[in-house]
Amino acid sequence: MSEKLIEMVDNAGVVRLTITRPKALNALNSAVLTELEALLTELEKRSDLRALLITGAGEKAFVAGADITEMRTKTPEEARAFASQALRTIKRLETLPVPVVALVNGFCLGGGCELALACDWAVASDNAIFGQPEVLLGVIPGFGGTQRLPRRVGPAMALDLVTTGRKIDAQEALRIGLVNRVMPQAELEAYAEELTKQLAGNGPLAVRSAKQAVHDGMDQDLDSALALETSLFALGFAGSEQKEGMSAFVEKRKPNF
Ligand code: CO8
Repeated sequence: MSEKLIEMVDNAGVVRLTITRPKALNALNSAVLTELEALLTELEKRSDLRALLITGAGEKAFVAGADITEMRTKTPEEARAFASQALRTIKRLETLPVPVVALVNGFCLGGGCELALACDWAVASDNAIFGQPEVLLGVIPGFGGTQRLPRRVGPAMALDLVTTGRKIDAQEALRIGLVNRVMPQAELEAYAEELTKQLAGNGPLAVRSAKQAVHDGMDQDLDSALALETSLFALGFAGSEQKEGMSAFVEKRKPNF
């Protein structure tokens, strides 16, 4: 059997995926994407899933991009198929019904940055480096970067990054809203634990609905998006979670979701 490229650890519904190709700085080749898509296909069916963390093995890189060695000799048709596979996989990550956190522990370039852009959270170590350097290789981002980056940081900064290919440090990534938090690498793990504990401790259906409202609403006009919010808000009153959450408040105790 071929060696696994993604390590999965499941801690009571908080799942951590580690892309494990440290010798190639965790670059995304078609084998990694195939494995990632298969894992996400299984995870999206799980009602006990609370949160997903995704990271890269080693201390140098989250993901240094799509695999340049594999891409080098591709024909336009092969490049299209590779990009389609990546887009489909990354979309699955984006639409997973629970919060997805990118733990960015180093280089986060090209396809790596595009992977992080599909996550709900990005927490970066202070030595992380971000960028869409594709133009330096004679191509453009092909894993969603030209579309998700402007939606995350605005068109001016996205155009700056995708047309110059320049790399930015974690502080600049924080300033432009590409990541949520920056901290020393030694503190990243403890923070991830604290964050997932917090996410997993909240009402699971409420967290899923909150994610759905934000994601689905972003693609709609404001009135339709507000109607979606109202529907999901009302639906929250149909189950036990709302009763427990509000009773706990009134009874001055912690909710038990
Ligand atoms: N693909 C394949 N191998 C890689 C990649 C990559 N993206 N990045 C690093 N590696 C490999 C290196 O080749 C090297 O391997 P070896 O030891 O066998 O020579 C090993 O990882 C370590 O890398 P370096 O020796 O280069 O380490 P440095 O510390 O000197 O540099 C950098 C680190 C700056 C991260 C450097 O490796 C680098 O610039 N990497 C490439 C970054 C990049 O350009 N990424 C974007 C790729 S393109 C993309 O992601 C989207 C394309 C659009 C898809 C279109 C679909 C067809």
